[in-house]
Amino acid sequence: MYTQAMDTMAPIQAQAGEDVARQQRFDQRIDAGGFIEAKDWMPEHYRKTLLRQISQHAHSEIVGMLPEGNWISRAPTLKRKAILLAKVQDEGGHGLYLYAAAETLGTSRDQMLAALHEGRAKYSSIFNYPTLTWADVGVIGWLVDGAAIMNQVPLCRCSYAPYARAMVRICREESFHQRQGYDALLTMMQQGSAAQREMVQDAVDRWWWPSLMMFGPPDDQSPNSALSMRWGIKRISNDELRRKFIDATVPQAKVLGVTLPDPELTWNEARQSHDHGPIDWDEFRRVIAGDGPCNRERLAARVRAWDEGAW
Ligand code: FAQ
Repeated sequence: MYTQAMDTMAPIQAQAGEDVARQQRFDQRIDAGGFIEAKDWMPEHYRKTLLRQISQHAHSEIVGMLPEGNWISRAPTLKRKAILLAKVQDEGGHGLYLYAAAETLGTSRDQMLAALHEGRAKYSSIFNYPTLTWADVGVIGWLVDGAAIMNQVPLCRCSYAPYARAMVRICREESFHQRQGYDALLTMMQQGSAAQREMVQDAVDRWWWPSLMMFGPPDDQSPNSALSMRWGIKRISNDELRRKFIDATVPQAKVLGVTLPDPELTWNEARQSHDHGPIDWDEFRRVIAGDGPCNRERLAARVRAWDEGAW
């Protein structure tokens, strides 16, 4: 029997059918290891997750300019100054590629920056620590860029193609940054004075644990990981990347002649990987909640740069 309600239900049912079909096409493409482009249909939660991660990543790059930018006027030689200028400029470029990738998801750069300036958006915990000496600049290149590359190379295969494409160029530049940091440290360790070698060791002691925190909380405490891995946004888990970073860094520390400040750091033959001591996750939570050594200073510097750069 015909009722008027049937007329109004039909478009809703058709829409629901179309939504299911689009979701299925999306899932099939993800399962096949394919890529999603900006104009393709995507679930709202996938869009939001990407926007959250890419905008945080972009904010990290531009806030990350501050700790090193602080040393441009005090670099020890003209060569080191030119390298540091280029590196800091690269980080600004990375921020711009990433904001552009995030904008394809429907949020404007102004909206993302407003969120950063109002303290509603996160950026990497690592940039809330101070750069006390020139050795810190080398250690940022070696450890912070080293951790960034380890985390970001798998993002070149992220299922969202505009982000993946941005990451290819970013990773090439980050590799150069890592090498220049290591080179600066090697120079200080091999040709420097005892005081300079102590400066390097002190910087390594201060940056080691915060560098390990860059990879995010342990897998069993990472609320976003399961879906991000399901969707091919993240390809390797937080703990696995942290482990790979430690394994890659230990031999580099030996060549450099520094010790890593973890008495429990030992080679585990069975796992073919290093065991490490406990990470202070309370400190991590405090820093991302806004209470790290430099959070207020960093945010104030970004807001000031925005206000003073306004046309
Ligand atoms: N800092 O569930 P998960 C660089 C947050 S760029 C602050 O595991 P997810 C270049 C996380 O957002 C460095 N917050 O989250 C450079 C989430 O909060 P939410 C930046 C963190 O997204 C070098 C909550 O904790 N790189 O260094 C951190 O699945 C030198 C729960 O965590 C990227 O952003 C942290 N360390 O995994 C520049 C790479 N860790 O959003 C200058 C892309 C976690 O729910 C000089 N991002 N949180 O409120 C990623 O790969 C991921 O977003 C992770 C976190 C792995 C960072």
